[in-house]
Amino acid sequence: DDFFVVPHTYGALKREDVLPLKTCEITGLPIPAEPEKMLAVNYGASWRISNRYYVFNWKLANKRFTPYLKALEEVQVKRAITYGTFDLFHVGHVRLFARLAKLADEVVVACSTCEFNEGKGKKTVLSYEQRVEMISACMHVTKVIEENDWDQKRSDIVTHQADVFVMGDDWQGKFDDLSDLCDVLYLPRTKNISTTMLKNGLKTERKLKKASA
Ligand code: C2G
Repeated sequence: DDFFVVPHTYGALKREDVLPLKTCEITGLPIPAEPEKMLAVNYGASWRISNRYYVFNWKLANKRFTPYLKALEEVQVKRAITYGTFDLFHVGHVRLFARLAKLADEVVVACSTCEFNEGKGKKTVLSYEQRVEMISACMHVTKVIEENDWDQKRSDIVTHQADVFVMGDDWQGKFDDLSDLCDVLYLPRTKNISTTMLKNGLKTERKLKKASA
C-alpha cells in the first residue's frame, strides 16, 4: 500500500501521509496531510537545508513512472475489430471503418487471405497484398492483421484486447458467441454498393466494349 504521486513522488509514502489533503496556511493551496514526509521523499532528508543549486531529478522520476503511464494509456485505449475480404475497396468498407473509428480509439481490421477466401467460395479481383495496402491507407484503420481461419476471432480479440467486435448486418447474429469476450455489434450495410456490383459493372463494361469493337 505504498502511495505514489505522479509525476514526482515515487512510493515510500503511506496513504495517510497524503490523504486527506489539507490547506496550506500560506498559499491556501491543497497540500498533503503530512507535507514534510513528501518533501523528504522528493528531496531527501536534508530538504530543510536551502540549496540554491538543487535540481529535481526529473530523468529518474520520468524513468520510474514510464511503465505506469504506459499501462494507463493501455487501459484508456478502446479497440474495435472487424473481419472481411475488402475486395475492390469501396465506400461501403470505408463507412464501416469510419463508424468503428467513432466507436473506438483504435480499429483493427482482419483481411481475408486469398486461400481463406477460396474457403468462402470467393475469388478476389485484387491480391491480398493490394487489399491490405488499401485498408492500411484508410485513415480510420490503426492496424491490419491476416484472416486465414474462421476460428481465429476469439484469440484475436484477446491478443488485440478488442472491446468491441463489429460486422455489417449481413452477418447479424452469426458471431454472438463472442459476446463473452467483448461487445458484439452488427451495423447496417451501406446501400447500393458492393464488391459484386463493381465486379458485374466491370464485366458489363467489358461486354459493351467488346460489342462496340
Ligand atoms: N460491408 C458494408 N457495406 C457494404 C459492403 C460491405 O458494411 N456495402 C461490410 C460487410 O457487412 C462486412 C465488411 O464490409 O462486415 C466486409 O465485407 P466483405 O469484404 O464482403 O467481407 P465478408 O466476405 O463478409 O467476410 O470472418 C468474417 C468474414 O471474413 C467476412
